[in-house]
Amino acid sequence: MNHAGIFITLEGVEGAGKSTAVAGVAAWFSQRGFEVECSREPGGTPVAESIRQILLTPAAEALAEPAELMLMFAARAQHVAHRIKPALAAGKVLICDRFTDSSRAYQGAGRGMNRTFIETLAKSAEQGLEPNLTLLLDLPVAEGLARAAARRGLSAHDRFERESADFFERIRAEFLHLATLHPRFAVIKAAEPLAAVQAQIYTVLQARFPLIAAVPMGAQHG
Ligand code: Z5A
Repeated sequence: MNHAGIFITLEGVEGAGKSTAVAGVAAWFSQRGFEVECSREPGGTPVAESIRQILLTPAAEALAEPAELMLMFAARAQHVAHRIKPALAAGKVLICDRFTDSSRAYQGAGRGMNRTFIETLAKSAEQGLEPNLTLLLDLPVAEGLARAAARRGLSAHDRFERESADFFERIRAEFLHLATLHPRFAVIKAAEPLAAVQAQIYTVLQARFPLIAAVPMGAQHG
């Protein structure tokens, strides 16, 4: 399983506030003396970040759906082997903006790719790794897209941002379905104001990691 460290993933539709929430989770653990690394998918190592460029940048040659799926898992295999597992083996907290649940939601529910094939790829890339906690930041698709558009301003859409609202509705529904299947999930109401979202996340962290919550702030974890 997860060695000495703690592996936390954040999931949700575009603009749900995952990147914003990562900082709050990192602060909660580092204030209690843990060494924390924050990462993202696709990406997180030099090779995986190169694959991210292919995956997100619109190009004249359309990416075939199986190619998109396998590139997601190629990036993940690099990330798991060269970043996530070493960090966990060193006893760190590794917080990741998206992981395999995004492939289940985007490539599985969004694109309609074969679920059995996705699980086969997951088994190969993850090598037995599973998140200790997955925070699902859930909010209506229209709100997430509006937030992402406001943040993007005049810059160009990436490959995923060009998809329809229906595509993102299927993804939101799949994330909520996955949350009913796996106890590692906690669903956060992400449409609330930022302070209320942070408060929900801290409540989940206290409930899931009571021994760590009891550590005095500023203590050294050793
Ligand atoms: N993808 C995939 O298909 N399969 C996979 O296996 C994986 C990924 C791993 C990565 O894009 C794309 O890859 C992603 C899925 C696909 N595409 N989509 N869609 P990315 O990393 O560039 O984008 P993202 O993961 O979707 O994240 P994002 O757009 O950056 O959203 P976010 O991180 O969830 O949100 P944020 O940046 O924290 O917040 C967005 C804005 O809202 C920002 O201005 C915040 O200040 C604001 N915000 C945040 N919280 C609040 C609250 N509570 N109230 C008001 N405003 C807020």
